[in-house]
Amino acid sequence: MQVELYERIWLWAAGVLIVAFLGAILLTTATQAVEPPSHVETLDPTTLATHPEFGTPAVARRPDGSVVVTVVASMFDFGPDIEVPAHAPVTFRLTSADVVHGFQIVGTNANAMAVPGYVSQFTVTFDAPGEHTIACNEYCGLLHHAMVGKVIVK
Ligand SMILES: [Cu+2]
Repeated sequence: MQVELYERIWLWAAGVLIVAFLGAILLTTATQAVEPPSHVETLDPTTLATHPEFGTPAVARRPDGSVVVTVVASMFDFGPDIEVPAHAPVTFRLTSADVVHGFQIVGTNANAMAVPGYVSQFTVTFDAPGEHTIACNEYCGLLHHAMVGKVIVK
């Protein structure tokens, strides 16, 4: 039985594509670490109150001058005002006690989601003293529009 020329061409073309796709998968698997693209850290949102770090959210200064801020977002609050120094790296560690919230420090490029069960982390350095509003930019319920906090840079 003779296979038509065009059919042979398309069979080979499809075969080449399949080999190319599988090759791309194997190449990236062999050469790149298989891990999520950003910081992934989980915790149990039902036991947040007794969590060693998130049970008492606070601003902590490390010996090297950097600052770590833990934040638990919940409907419809970010907790007390956050006081941080200017010109020092400030690492924010966020989680949520209930639903997904946004955490946008207005006037900066700091913007992350607070997701129950996960820790979102980013580091930002404030160049000048001042006050920044924290806005929730993920709709989280009836009082979402009133969910604001404050970062005071000294
Ligand atoms: Cu919200």
